[in-house]
Amino acid sequence: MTADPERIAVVPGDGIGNEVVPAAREVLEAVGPDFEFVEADAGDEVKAETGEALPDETRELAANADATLFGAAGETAADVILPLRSAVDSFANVRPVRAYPGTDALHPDTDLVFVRENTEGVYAGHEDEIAPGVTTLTRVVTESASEEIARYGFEYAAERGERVTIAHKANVMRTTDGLFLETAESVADEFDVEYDTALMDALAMHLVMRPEEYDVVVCPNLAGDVLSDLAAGLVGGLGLLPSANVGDERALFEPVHGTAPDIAGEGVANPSATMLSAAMLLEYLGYDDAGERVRSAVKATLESGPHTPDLGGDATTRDVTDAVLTKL
Ligand code: GGG
Repeated sequence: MTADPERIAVVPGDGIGNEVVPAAREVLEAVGPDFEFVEADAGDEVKAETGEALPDETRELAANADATLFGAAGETAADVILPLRSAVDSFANVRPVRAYPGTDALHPDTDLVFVRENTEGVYAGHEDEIAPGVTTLTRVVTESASEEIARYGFEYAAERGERVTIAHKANVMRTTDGLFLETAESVADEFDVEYDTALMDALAMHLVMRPEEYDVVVCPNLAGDVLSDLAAGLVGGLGLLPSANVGDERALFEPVHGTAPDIAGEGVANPSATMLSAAMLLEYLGYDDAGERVRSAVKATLESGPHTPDLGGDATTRDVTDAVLTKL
């Protein structure tokens, strides 16, 4: 008796999500595991049609699939990405930043990963307008979530023989980032892993000047989002950054980039970040060889071209996808 194929939820979302997710799906189909792909809608367009940015079927699908491949959300990001990440109970947003040959990276030695807290902080905060012209935002930082993300980051570093940097702004946000920092440092004591702590503003500068000094950066939610975009600029842009939203039992994979409304519909979006996210998906499901084949084919294509306009070329998404498929 053969086992049922693993089910992959495919949620392209909006904008260039509709271009890069199908490209990554082609690559997944080409490398082999016998997946069952199930497509579902989310985002601005479905909200315009139905009034809901994240239909219940899409949420349910992600909550029950073996893994989800997501594209991007635009205006409805808060109604789509955050609930989708919580549908898979993800507590860690893992964002590797690697410089690939052929991409004119500002810092060719960059090879680091952001391990971003994925459940609380300002992105999960409560916003209010308490009087005309006066708004508030309340954020929650807990010891349990801080401990979980720090433990994930230190385990990740220990497996790879790498060091950890804990990002925070505890000198200003003494109570909330103070708790994050204190908790992460007590987790650090359990590991034989070298680590330091860094104020996130100073860290931004150091990342621009000397990214090669960093391995695993454990961050609160907002800091992880901002610092990873900054780091994308060091290696050739957001078209190259994949990510995994990891929970205890499920995970969702997505490019770090958003919908790119300036180029959406033109067929020139760089599919590399989504293909690299697909490689992470394969590895998460235990298909390490297939994941490595995808990563190697994307890397070889970045090295030789063709390149989409974000990398200075004039190739289309189709051209890059064909090149990657040929190299698999
Ligand atoms: N594929 C990720 C995406 O749609 N990014 C746009 C965005 O607003 N991201 C916020 C976040 O990653 O928390």
